[in-house]
Amino acid sequence: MDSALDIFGSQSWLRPAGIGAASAYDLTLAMTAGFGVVFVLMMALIALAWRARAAPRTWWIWTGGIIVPMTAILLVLTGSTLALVAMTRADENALVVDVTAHQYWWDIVYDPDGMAVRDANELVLPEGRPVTLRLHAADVIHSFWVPSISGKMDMIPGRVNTLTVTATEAGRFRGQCAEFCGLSHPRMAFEVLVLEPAAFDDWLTDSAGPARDPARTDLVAGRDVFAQQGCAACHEIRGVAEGGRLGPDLTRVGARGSLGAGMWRMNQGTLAGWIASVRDMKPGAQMPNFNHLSGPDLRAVSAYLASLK
Ligand code: HEC
Ligand SMILES: [Cu+2]
Repeated sequence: MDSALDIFGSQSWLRPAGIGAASAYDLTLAMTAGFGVVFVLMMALIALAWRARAAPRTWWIWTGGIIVPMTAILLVLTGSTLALVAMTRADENALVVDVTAHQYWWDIVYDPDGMAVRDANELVLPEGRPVTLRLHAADVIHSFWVPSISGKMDMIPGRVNTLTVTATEAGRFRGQCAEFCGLSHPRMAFEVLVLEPAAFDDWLTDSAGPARDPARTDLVAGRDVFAQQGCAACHEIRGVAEGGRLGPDLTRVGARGSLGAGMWRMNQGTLAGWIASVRDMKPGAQMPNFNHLSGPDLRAVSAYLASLK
């Protein structure tokens, strides 16, 4: 499951890898089994009534028609639904992560009230530890959904919705914007990387620092292209160009499993294609095509971005 394109299995509620997803899965199985039993029972009763041709008895109608279904629906279903909803409430010990949806990408800030580590388009979670996601939207309504890990939650401009998730299995999963938000809504996905707690802590500390320095002359040239072309107006690379917030943070862009919010594999080739013709790869994206770049400049800037890990 190391590929951005392997969506089968990594984005399925049939393969739960989080507490929320597991309980929704169990509830679905229980409901299917429960209503299966009710169905068989009903058919048996109908067959019985058909053969006996007996007149219906009032107490049968009361129990079978009102008391039993009401108890089942009101008590069992409402009770289990409320229990599931309660699980999505904030947990005081949870790590807080701010996720802001933009057309068509995700801005992510870990521990916003403390270390405030900014990243984008890939959500890293610690295995077995609750994480409270504070969900924001910058423009229109989006919806946050990682089927393998939890239920979905709307992201609404001017409002903060919280969703507490606990991933229970290390690995790579996939999330998808689940509310139509414009032309490239189906291309607004992201990868979720679940790390063991110690590995997560190391990752977070590493990620807090500035971008890696270019180790070769072509990478230095790439950094210059980034500065000359005005990429920094929209993109931040910590330690190199700060403050650009209209597009995803690129400090560790080369470390992401995917490019363009879960859409393509991250490598120098796809990066070059993206920079030259983002509007063709993602119609409606709020980034201009840089198709006037010379071949060497395009190679340099894409190699530089790929080296940012
Ligand atoms: C007007 C603002 C703007 C400018 C200028 C701009 N970008 Fe972007 N860029 C964006 C936006 C917005 C996105 C997110 C698009 C999406 O996925 O919908 C993006 C996405 C990207 C991504 C993908 C990031 C990821 O996580 O997959 C890369 C790489 C990138 N830009 C590189 C560049 C480079 C290099 C330049 C300069 C040559 C540049 N951008 C100039 C706005 C901009
Ligand atoms: Cu969306």
